Amino acid sequence: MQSVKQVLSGEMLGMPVDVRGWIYRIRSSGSIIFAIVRDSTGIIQVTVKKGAVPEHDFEAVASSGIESSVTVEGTLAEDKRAPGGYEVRATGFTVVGPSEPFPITEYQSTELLLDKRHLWIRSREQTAVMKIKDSLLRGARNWFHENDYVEVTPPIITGVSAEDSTTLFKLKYFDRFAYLSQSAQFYLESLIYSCERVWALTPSFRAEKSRTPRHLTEFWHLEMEAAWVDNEGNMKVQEELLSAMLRSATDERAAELKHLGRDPAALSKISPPFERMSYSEAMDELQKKGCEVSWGSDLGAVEERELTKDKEQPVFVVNYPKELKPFYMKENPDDARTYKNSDLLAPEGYGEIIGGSERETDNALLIERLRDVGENMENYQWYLDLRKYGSVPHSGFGLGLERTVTWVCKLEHIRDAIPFPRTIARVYP
Ligand code: NSS
Repeated sequence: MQSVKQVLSGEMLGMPVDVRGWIYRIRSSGSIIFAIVRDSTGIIQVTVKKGAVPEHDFEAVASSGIESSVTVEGTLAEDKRAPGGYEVRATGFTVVGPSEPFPITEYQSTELLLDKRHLWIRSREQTAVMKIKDSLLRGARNWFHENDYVEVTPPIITGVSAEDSTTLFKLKYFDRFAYLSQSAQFYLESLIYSCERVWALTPSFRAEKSRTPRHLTEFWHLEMEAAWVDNEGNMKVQEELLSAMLRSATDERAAELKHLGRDPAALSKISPPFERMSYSEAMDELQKKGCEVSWGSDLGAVEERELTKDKEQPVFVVNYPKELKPFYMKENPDDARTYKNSDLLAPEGYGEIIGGSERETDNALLIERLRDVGENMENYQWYLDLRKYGSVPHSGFGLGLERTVTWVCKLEHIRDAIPFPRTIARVYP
């Protein structure tokens, strides 16, 4: 048995080959049938001539529809008109699992494709996205391993709000309530006192009530936390990690990137250091571009798009006003109105993919800020303990995996960066 990719390498020209997969396209001209068969590695043309295969095989192919699973035996031949330049001339063709008429045809509404998501994920675009995501993740895992980070497993059920308490999913937990995690950050912070450098990949949940092309209610969160690292060091980790992830994707998935319209060569040029721009500079630039913003305005999708649409490399925006960010960030000693934090914005208008900061180590300040936002202090006692027993300067960040995939794969909507997107409107399939 060979994969389609192996067959398309041409090494077996003139020799017998065996492939198995699913019918991708099929057309018949009486005594000859052209079937395009796909497997996980690619597509190949198979010609089935009446008389060249047993009669019942020919009839089975002739009556089978797209998405039937099949096994093919035949000889490999060159054919310039076939995708990939080769075809298999069948000597045997078995339909293993016939397919009913496939409900997805060429032009379908977005809604139908989402209703039939369990079938639509077979498409070549979706397959390419999943493979690129796989390589990005491997790049990250290797980078963390090479740099002495420990992969840890934080909880998903939690009693605290790590980000915005208005987007918590509340769940009944026996005789009380708990939440689905928005971020593993506080647990990662607890783990640096022994492991020093930790990372985790977990699902994060946000009850985002708005429908936007960059919000999911469930996304995969790649987070890291490290002792003895300041905000500048934190940004260095981000730019190195992201560059390693991109290298992994361009090395392993150049064909898939091209299929999605992304030039792997351009992507592989992205390397540290990334540009750094203060929030104040970002505001000046936006005002010059005619945006109606003033110091203190949040950067939303529109503003981030303006800042990055003409850029080819990601850019850090640093030192946001405190009002725009959560309580746990470290005050900026050079401007107490702001935090020592950064958002990393992807180029070409894609915007924020990572949020990170140095963490506040002063418990008095943390308590004051928690009170200001009306949090129940009881839930945060354990978090405050971390500053009582051998506190250290430390920093960390969270990379939104689907935001990153949306950019890398040049997608229009984040739902295509995950096989089963969860949004306010959808938990099916
Ligand atoms: O809210 S973040 O900006 N920051 C945190 O959660 C920190 N506690 C992470 C940390 O320091 N350990 O979210 C981080 C990233 C953000 O930049 C996005 O890329 C992504 O998580 N993110 C999302 N992706 C998809 N959908 C939604 N709703 C979403 N929210 C954040």
